[in-house]
Amino acid sequence: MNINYYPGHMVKAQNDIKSVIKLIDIVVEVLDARIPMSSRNPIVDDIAKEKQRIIVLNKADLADSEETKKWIKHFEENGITALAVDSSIPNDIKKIIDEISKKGEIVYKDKKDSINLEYNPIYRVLIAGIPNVGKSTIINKIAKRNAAEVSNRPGVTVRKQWIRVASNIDLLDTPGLLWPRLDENNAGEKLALTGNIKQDVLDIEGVACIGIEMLLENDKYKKMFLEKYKLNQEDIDTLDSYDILEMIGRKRGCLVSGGNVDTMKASKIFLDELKAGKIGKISLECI
Ligand SMILES: Nc1nc2c(ncn2[C@@H]2O[C@H](COP(=O)(O)OP(=O)(O)O)[C@@H](O)[C@H]2O)c(=O)[nH]1
Ligand SMILES: [Mg+2]
Repeated sequence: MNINYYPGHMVKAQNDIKSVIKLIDIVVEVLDARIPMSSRNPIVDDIAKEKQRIIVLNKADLADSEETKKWIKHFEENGITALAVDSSIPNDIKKIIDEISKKGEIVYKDKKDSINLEYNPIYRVLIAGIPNVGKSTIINKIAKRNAAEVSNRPGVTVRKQWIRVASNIDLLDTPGLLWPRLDENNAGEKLALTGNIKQDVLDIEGVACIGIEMLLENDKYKKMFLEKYKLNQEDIDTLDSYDILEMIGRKRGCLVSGGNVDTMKASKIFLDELKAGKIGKISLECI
């Protein structure tokens, strides 16, 4: 798939993150809970390898909670703490802050052991991820929780701003922007189906057809899909995904002159509803 993510953007993002990562002790990597593989940056393991790390599976409200649990287990087995988060829930934001504090203690202990610190250092946190996973939302929510302590440090003007998250932990107020992986396993399509890539740069009908096929492959999601679009199993048995898209268009009144279906409009309806969780809580990557 040809997606307009310009190489220039990628190089800039890579340089930006490499210059900021030097300041950082703890990296909070935000993923989309519906696509924990495809929403990971291809080289984040390399970028963050010396750091304490937390994975936030954000938009967990839109994902299949059973699958999210399996992903959390998977990441924990690989030594990375992972949290399921709906960033609109204050308690989920608190879970992130608590986990950051725990990691801060580990960094503190490590540093103390190695250089015998006698003062209390500040540990610095970066929220990083590909576009649209919810980085800014999470930073804003954390900042609001800690509103009393969001500071404009006197004498510091053009430098990055830090938000005091705990007594000795500062969060960088601008997220680390990572670039998406578009290389394998329909990653581009999955990013489009979850709204992480703007749909106007894509073949919308093609993406909608792939989305329909993915839902039909999973019994649980197939049921949700049939219910949502008031389709019967027998209706679709012999149809391909494009025909099914036409049926959806017909049911939703997406018609053009001559009684033909406006499949573009039907695609947009389907994609918008899928992205917004209106078909159900659906994970597009199951482990
Ligand atoms: N359903 C849902 N939407 C979210 C969540 N977190 C963020 N969003 C939405 O995802 C979109 C992108 O969020 P934003 O913070 O701008 O992402 P960023 O590009 O990573 O900074 C916005 O429309 C948010 O409202 C969440 O936990 N659940
Ligand atoms: Mg943002």
